[in-house]
Amino acid sequence: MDATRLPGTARPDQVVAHVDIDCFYAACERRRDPSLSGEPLVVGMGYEGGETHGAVATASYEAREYGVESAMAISEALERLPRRADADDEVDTGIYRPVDMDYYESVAAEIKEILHAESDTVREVSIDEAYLDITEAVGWDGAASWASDLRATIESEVGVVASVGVAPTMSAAKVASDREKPDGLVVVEPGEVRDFFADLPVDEVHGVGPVTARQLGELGVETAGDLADADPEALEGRFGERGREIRRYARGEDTREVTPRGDPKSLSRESAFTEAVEEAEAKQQKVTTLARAVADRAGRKGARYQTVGIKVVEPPFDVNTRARSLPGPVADADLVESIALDLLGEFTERPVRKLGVRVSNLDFSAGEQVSLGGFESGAGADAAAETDADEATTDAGEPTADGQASLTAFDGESSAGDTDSAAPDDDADDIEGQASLGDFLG
Ligand code: DCP
Ligand code: MG
Repeated sequence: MDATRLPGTARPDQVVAHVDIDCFYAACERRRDPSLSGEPLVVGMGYEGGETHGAVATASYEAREYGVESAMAISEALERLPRRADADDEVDTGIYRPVDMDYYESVAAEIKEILHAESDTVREVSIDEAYLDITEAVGWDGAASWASDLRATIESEVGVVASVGVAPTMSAAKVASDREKPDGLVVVEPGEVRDFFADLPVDEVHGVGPVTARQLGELGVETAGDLADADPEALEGRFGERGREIRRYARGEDTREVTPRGDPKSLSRESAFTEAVEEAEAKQQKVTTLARAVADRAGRKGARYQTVGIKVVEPPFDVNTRARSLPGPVADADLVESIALDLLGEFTERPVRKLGVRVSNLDFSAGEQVSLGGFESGAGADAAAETDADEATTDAGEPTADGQASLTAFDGESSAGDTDSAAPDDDADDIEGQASLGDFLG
């Protein structure tokens, strides 16, 4: 018998990872102000320094110890955890900060960039959360060490901590990532799903809210295991068709597949050095490899691209992006490589810890018939090298699906001298929205 063949999975052998950042907004605040690490920290929506209005967006785990939680009024949070007035007043006090969405979106974009490099099938569901189908890219044998490496990569390259769950279904992966938060990694192998769910409180089952949980409690159903074993007809009698549905979830049955939302707006590959590198040749080699990989990926997805960009991260998290647009869409690996190397020229002498290559302004219209077409002959490397980044060619103003605003943003963070890049946040994908770009292009 094939042990991995579960009745309730979308397809046999499916491996799903769910990634969710720990206390995300607070983690972002800590990244730019490391003195906040280890402190009770509350991030307030509609909160201003010194005031009492607004609601808690998130709280660090230290602040959660005091009973502060998401969606609580700031006034109530302040009763549980008074605001720290000065450095001497440390005991049982917390630090309060207002939300800064632009910054959090930029950090999220860096994380999503890493996730998209791990699998072609990524479904982003919120600013700090995504599902990855890693069936092909990793498989069950490598899943645990892959997840552990991914967590290490996110921590070292982005400076925030992710909890990860790996399981044969989306719902089990989601519960798994939550299970050992913060700093958690839980792998639920095929065949273990029922046992994994068995002891969970019933309100952790997908679709069971507090009211249903109370009603189930009255029937003696306390855990997901109880629900899994309950008589389906009795459940249906009490809750209608939904009764059967929550029973299926409690049994770990979930036939959903991870489906990416829409066509990506860009494709990229990134890679970090183990430590910052100054040597030009090593940087060029990496960019060449990444350029080839990105062009290959675009080819497999049937995408042509009109813009080629690079990302260069200088220590510690100083992200620079540069891009150049072509007169029309192409599919040409040599061109990606030559433009990327040219853009890298500016960084030849500088220490670099991470490099990325991205193609954007994608065109999927050619379908299977991706060909180099007319542009290639007219816009070979030389012609392209003369083409300035053209802000009019970016996809500014294109609607982005909910929760996807950060999907493909490459320019996670504006670095010194690049201050314009973070401004048009409604177009997080606009890697060329940088006044400084034109200064060195062409
Ligand atoms: N958020 C919010 N209001 C809520 C819940 C969340 O503004 N009611 C924001 C702040 C969170 C972010 O969304 O940082 C991500 O939500 P999560 O539910 O993943 O919560 P956290 O990442 O903060 O904490 P956890 O460690 O539980 O994932
Ligand atoms: Mg989170």
